[in-house]
Amino acid sequence: MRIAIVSDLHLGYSRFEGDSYGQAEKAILDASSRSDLILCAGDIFDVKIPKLETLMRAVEIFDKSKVPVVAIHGNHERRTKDTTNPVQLLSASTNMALLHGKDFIFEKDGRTVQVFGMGSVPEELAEAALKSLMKERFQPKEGALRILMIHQTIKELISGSGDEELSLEYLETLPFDLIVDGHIHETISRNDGKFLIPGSTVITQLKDSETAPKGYFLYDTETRKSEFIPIDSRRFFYEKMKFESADETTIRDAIIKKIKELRALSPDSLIAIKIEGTLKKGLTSSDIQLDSFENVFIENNLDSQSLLARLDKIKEMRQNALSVRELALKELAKKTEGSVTMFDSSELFEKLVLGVDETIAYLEERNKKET
Ligand SMILES: [Mn+2]
Repeated sequence: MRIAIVSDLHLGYSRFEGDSYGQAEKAILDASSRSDLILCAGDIFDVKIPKLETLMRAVEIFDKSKVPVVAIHGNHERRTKDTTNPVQLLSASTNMALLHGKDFIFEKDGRTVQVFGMGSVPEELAEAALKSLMKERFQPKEGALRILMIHQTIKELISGSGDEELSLEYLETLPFDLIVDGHIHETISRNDGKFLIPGSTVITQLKDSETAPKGYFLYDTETRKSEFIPIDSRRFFYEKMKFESADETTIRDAIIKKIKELRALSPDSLIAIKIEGTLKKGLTSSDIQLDSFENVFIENNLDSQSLLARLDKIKEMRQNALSVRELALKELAKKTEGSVTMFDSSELFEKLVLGVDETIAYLEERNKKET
């Protein structure tokens, strides 16, 4: 038996709405033609309350599947208790089983698969929720290939994760043959292929990690191996360009040249360009005005080094200025202590800082008091 694993379709994603429908449809159609069952690991929709056009497209796409679809909701679809989320609506209108704390048994050619699903829960509750749902509602089925489907962050996979997220280490202790996760938009296979994240079918973040091909996993229950099947999707380039003592024309020309090169490789590609480095003396990053190009996203980090260096210098000068002042005051107080009564050392210092006239006026005032 072959199982397709798809995730994070983000239907209706506003920046690349056409891609979200087109690429999801390709993934579902392709998966349906090659598999016996499709698993969909959450974030089918981009928002909790999609527009009717998006819901209609979703129904049309999933209606085309010739095989059953088993889904969970993702964090983008999660709503409060006693409300309806869009995946519930989709499952009520199509051949889709929606799991949250329950299982789905599927049999074909003498092979049985048991899928247990938990829709997205807040990260800090994930382990406790999974434990309690499994305790109350999961009965491992004898002889079945057991699959867990979730939509959570994984501690070991996302740098900067806290301590509360689910860990691969914990998931490995659970009685499943395969764990399928959504949420992370990158394609990942771990633990000898026993832990799979297909990644999103549409680009949602203009990051380096999104330049890899989009697609889905095809899992063979007999060999227990999976294969990543790329779908025909819009190409995404992420380029870094570094300049040195550059002016506006140099930068503009280099960017135009780069865009031409990339568009020659793929005419309708999305392009993100991060520009960094230094500018010609007297220019600052905000002096550089760049043209806008369709589907080109430019991140201007020019001169950020020298800006940071300047800020550091100012900070340092401030700190030093403060310590010189304190040092001088201390020194003056020390030298005059007990021997001079005509002025207060810190007061005199303040007057000296203000100017000669202020100092003389202060001393004259003190002199009057003394006599
Ligand atoms: Mn997502």
